Amino acid sequence: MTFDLFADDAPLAGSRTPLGDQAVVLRGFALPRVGELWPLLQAVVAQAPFRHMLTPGGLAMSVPLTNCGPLGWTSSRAGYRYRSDDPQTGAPWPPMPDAFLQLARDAAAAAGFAAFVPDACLVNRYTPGSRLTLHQDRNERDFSQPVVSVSLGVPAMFLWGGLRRGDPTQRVPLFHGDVAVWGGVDRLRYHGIATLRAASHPLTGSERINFTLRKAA
Ligand code: MD3
Ligand code: FE
Repeated sequence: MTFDLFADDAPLAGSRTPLGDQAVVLRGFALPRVGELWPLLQAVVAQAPFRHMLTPGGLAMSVPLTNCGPLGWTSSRAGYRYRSDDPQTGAPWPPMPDAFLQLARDAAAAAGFAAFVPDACLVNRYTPGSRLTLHQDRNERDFSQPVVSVSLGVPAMFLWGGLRRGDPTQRVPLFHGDVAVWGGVDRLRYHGIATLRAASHPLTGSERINFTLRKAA
């Protein structure tokens, strides 16, 4: 299966997929901005390359990640935490591009969260076979702040659970250009990404890139 940059993979563009009272997927919301976002993302990755961090249990995470912005999410044997420096180099994370801030603010507003100003951007890279097991995002200080997630490249199946790990999960496809926003009562939902299937996208090849904008501090 192949995907066109702005057309074939965007049959839902402009629509909304509600997932909860305060969680929604804005279909194709980032599409008009991808031409601007992609080179900015490449510049971030050139400064702070993707790397497999260690879990607290000492295993390499299967999804390599990097960050930009004042704070970056990290994992190590010492646990999960946001830090202002790249542990690999000691240098600050690359600055958050203004276009990321603007996208986050606009998407949050479209989902009912006014005046969202993220201070952290976590970038995940998926290749065929990669998956992200069910988890909660709870390393941020203020759970009243939403998370804005941008999907690029090959589609993935998002797993959307409840407030307890054992709650049933819904499967929701995420496509190139989709932006998801979660906050309020849905902020601590368990979620994950099912094993990525092989596919090809003209922008990313076999990969899926997801970046999430958060207010960590
Ligand atoms: C629902 N990333 O980085 S983004 C993560 O596609 C993460 O890479 C996935 O889960 C990815 O932590 C899913 C969608 C997402 C992000 C944060 C959430 C969904 C969320 C926080 C609370 C509830
Ligand atoms: Fe998450």
